[in-house]
Amino acid sequence: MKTEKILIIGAGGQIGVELTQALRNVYGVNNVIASDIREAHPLLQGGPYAMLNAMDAVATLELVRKEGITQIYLLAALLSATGEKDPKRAWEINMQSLLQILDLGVQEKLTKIYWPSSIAVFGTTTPHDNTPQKTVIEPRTVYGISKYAGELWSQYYNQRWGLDVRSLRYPGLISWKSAPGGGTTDYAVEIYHEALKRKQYTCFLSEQTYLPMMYMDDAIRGTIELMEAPAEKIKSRMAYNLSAMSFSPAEIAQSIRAHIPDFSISYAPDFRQQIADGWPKSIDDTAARQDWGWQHKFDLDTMTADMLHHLG
Ligand code: AKB
Repeated sequence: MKTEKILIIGAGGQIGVELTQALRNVYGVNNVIASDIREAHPLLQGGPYAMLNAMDAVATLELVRKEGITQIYLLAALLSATGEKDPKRAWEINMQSLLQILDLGVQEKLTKIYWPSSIAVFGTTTPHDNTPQKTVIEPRTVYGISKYAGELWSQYYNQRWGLDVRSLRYPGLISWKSAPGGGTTDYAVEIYHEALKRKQYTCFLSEQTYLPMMYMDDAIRGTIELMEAPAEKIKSRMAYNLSAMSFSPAEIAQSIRAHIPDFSISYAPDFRQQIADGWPKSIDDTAARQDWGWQHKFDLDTMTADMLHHLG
């Protein structure tokens, strides 16, 4: 068993619930403290839990000292669609929480920090197909702006104070254990629930909107592999592009129809269409594959079979 003591901030969200469970398997239940602004998610109740507001630097420092925390995973954030409804609040939450943790990391000499970035850093001026690791980056949403600024701050803290901050640019994440909240890619989770419940789904993106996506199992494994890789393998201190699959609403509907033949989909694009149109259709993640050995396992059809199996 490893001896790190880990704090996960924002553990009740889509990534946090599964990441907490996975880290508890690796480091031991009592060495992984989950925290969130809300009461504990039912799947987090089997281990240590603290109610914590990611914006409260004093309470965070107190918890870190009391528990002897050595690593922090900061997952609390407002995502792309929610962020556009209140841009200043999104900026404040996403940036203030990160800057506090970076300072705390230096002050308390944390061994590692994880903070997720997103494909939302890319905008309309970026090449949309096979978007490279290094390219034009001009995000158009406040979420994307905060993620790109956060990547630069993380790199700065690494260069200036040697802080070991690591990050991934997640594509849309699809999971059955915990629900997404406020993202543009959320349709790819909702569609499975609606297919099973009503055999019909009205998608808020148009039929041919291709976006990079990943099954949560792959995302969790990739995150832990990145965090466990020897520091000399982490050649980018900006976040790594990470890719698994790319599909449109029409294609995921087709994949579901292999299991539920009378499933139907209709389209009613809303404000999220414009966000999706600014994002890559597919991602080049050669750097992650070469530097620390990233490999995805799930494609669209194996993910669909697994989602329907667990939700059904
Ligand atoms: C969102 O849609 O906002 C997120 C993301 C791609 O970062 N799922």
